[in-house]
Amino acid sequence: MSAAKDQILSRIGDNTAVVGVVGLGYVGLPLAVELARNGYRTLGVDVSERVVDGVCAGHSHVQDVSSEVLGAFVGEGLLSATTDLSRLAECDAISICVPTPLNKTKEPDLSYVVSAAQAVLKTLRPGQLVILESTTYPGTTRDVLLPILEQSGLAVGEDFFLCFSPERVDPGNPVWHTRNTPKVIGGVTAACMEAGTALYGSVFDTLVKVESAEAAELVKVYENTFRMINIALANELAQACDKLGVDVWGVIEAAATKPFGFMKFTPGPGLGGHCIPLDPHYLSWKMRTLEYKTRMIELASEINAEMPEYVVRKVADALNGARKAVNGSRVLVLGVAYKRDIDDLRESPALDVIGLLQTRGAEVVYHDPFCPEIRDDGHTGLAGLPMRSAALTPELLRSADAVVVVTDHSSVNYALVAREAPLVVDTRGVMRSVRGPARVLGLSTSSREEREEPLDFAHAEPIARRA
Ligand code: SAJ
Repeated sequence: MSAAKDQILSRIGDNTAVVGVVGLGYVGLPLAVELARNGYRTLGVDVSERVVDGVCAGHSHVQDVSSEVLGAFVGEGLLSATTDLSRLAECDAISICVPTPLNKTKEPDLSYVVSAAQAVLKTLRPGQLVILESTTYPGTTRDVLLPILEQSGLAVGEDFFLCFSPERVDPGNPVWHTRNTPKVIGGVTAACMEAGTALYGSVFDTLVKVESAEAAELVKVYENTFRMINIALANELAQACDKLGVDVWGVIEAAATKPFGFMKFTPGPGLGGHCIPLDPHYLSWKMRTLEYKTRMIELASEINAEMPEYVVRKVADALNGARKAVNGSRVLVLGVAYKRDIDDLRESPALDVIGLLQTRGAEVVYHDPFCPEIRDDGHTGLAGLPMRSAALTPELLRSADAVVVVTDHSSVNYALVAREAPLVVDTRGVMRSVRGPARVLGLSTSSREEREEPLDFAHAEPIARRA
């Protein structure tokens, strides 16, 4: 065994290892806390002074990390933070948890990963373990990160150790947290894998070892591509149901009663967030370099990207039914975050819906209890920014020619909407559980007569067998 491997394994084994976490966002900060919880002296490194000062003061900026827990580890001296990248020299292991966005042409932007790797290179020494956590295309660890680190003249698997272990953080998930979510890991060499599993095996409840760093990279993009494609199928089903005059929600709820071989996804106004719309493009980009066209990904992305336009056509049809044009109408958008009960606007389809309505001459206002303001970040292309969330009052609802439910936050009073709004286009199926005078159109509209109560398949009672 190399002396370097001896050293890292022994320091992990007796908890004397110092572990660095580069990037203290929704992935890095929870990871740093779990490392500290396991007794490792943990050094968070971030480019943001505000983030670093906050962590050092024991103030958490991440919803899944309580300031009380963070403050305790900071107080014990187990967790600290710095903007000084040269302090990575103190670390025996370094986890890189930086963003991997797409650029304007939907190609991977590895600039944050490369910057982090160059910082690690400056202080790379024998015995260090480096683990990349950022979601990326298969081959990044070996073909991008490794060459940078090898500029040190050190040999991977001998002097230093390199793994990929994808983050699987689901912010706000009440059940699955950093520690108890099974953690996939793959090494560039067998010795790398040994070092990586020694560290992560002491922090995570379950390790999922795969054959290589590439396999680990692929697991993550596959997980989210699977999700994106199935959401697209649900969106295509909604459009098919609309043509057939069938309520898509009833179809999906009935299909979801199948106890095997089915996984429920729901249609919506489009695809938001910083994972699902992006991760599949990492895979399709990589496969294009290998002369392979990932047709499923391209087609599914197209279907999801069309949903905001489909929703705005639904609004136009609904207004038309009331002898109104979109142009000059006042439209209230309910919910602008990219998914329910969070405050994140990244890639939110609501921004596309608002932009399309404005382009057609509508006056758009919105209400979102989680997003008090839509600021002008130079990308949204919306008019009249900043827009501020309007209070959801009967007057506001009555003043709208149409209300569009884009994001179905749980705290919104949909009964009030059904009572006061003249017309609602519901892209989330949330109005199905309330009754009122409002005319409600869904993503697909059943041509059957209005039922008193919607059929509720989710609680279908077993048929009582005659004795
Ligand atoms: N969406 C639908 N229909 C669905 C599910 C989602 O239209 O059936 C939409 C959402 O409204 C949202 C977008 O897709 O706009 C993404 O939603 P998401 O539930 O996938 O949430 P994300 O983007 O926060 O995805 C994260 C991912 N976690 C990681 O990458 C570690 C994803 O793998 C998780 O499955 C997901 O959280 C989750 O389950 O919450």
